Amino acid sequence: MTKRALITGITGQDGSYLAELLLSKGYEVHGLIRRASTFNTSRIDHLYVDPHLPGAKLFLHYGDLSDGARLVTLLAGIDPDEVYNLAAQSHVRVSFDEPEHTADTTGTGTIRMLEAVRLSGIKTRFYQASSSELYGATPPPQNEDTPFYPRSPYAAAKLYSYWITKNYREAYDMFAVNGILFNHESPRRGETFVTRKITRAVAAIKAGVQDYVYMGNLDAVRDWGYAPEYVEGMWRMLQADAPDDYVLATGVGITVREFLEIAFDRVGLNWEDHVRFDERYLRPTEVDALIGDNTRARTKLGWKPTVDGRELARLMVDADVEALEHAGRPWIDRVQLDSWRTPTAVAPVTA
Ligand code: NAP
Ligand code: F7E
Repeated sequence: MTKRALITGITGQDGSYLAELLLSKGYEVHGLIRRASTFNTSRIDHLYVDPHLPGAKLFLHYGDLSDGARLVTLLAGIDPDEVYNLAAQSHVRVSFDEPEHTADTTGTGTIRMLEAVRLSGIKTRFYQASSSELYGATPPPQNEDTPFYPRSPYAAAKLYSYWITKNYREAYDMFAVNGILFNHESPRRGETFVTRKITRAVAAIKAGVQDYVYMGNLDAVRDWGYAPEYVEGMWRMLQADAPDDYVLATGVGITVREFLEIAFDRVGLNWEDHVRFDERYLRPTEVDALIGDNTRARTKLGWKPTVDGRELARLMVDADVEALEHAGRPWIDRVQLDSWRTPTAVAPVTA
């Protein structure tokens, strides 16, 4: 029997890798996308096959986590075996600018999804994209038993989603799990998260099209892993015999400064010559250090990450250097090309 999955946030970094993974496993994949005035599917275009053709396995549906009635109709119609709720306003700094919108999407959006599962009467397994940001001010190492202390509107919204997912598991006997994922990155990472901001800047500076990159707090420590490995962990959580919550992390923490050093070094440049401080990239409250303990996922799910932050910095620099070198040539991966078309002049000022 072909399994069916629904992914919210399929156009994002994780959604695109998860769709690839599930299609490779023979799933029929349904994705929720937001209607926009321009195409917003560049990360999944390479997976798309005209649904009129026989053998098409990826189906996209318009919808939004702010529209509960639409979610009920969709879930009842698709009747998925697995639901991955990845959609969110996912930028921590932006959540201070747009706290109410973040609460509505990243927090209330989750209860709309859970209610849609319950009201449509379908039997499905539910994955909630929880985050290491829940730990906030609690020092590392952090595991599933570490107390939460959110430090942003984003983290507070994710805290609500974490608990409501647990509550639906207990109240309605749903197979609902929280994946508490530490930062994970890739060449498809959004351009305003710090790793990708750095690796794009390194490529542009090396190519001579930019001189400096403006940054905020370089002392923050993050446990950066590789996104394709993390979506595999999400899938494993929904294949377990019983629902539980799991941390996915590498266990290796490095500072933003060290990431910068490795990234510039990869192309033979000294980061200190090209990095300038801009206070607009600071956050009103910062999360100083996140380093995860992945023992439960390793022992119960057999999940094992192989790429840590240092290797990731090199991998992402290589991808951005390559993308910039080949920009404009037809054979380059479209995912890479599209990100270079984004003019820096319109990049949000605080991210
Ligand atoms: P991302 O690249 O920012 O993708 C977010 C996705 O959510 C996009 O597809 C976006 O659609 C969609 N979305 C946003 N608002 C929506 C709404 N109101 N209705 C429907 N869809 C909406 O995020 P990601 O890095 O892939 O992360 C996936 C999830 O994991 C997020 O929930 C994030 O908060 C969480 N998480 C991420 C990390 C990490 O390090 N990456 C760590 C822990 C947890 P558009 O393309 O139209 O904008
Ligand atoms: O910041 C510092 C910044 O925006 C990392 C999301 O996926 O992971 C992500 O949240 C660190 C912070 O990610 C700049 O202050 C310095 O300490 O890449 P980031 P994040 O805030 O850790 C968690 C797990 C999620 O759940 C989120 O969805 O880098 N930093 N200078 C900077 N950050 C940015 N963005 N830009 C700077 O110029």
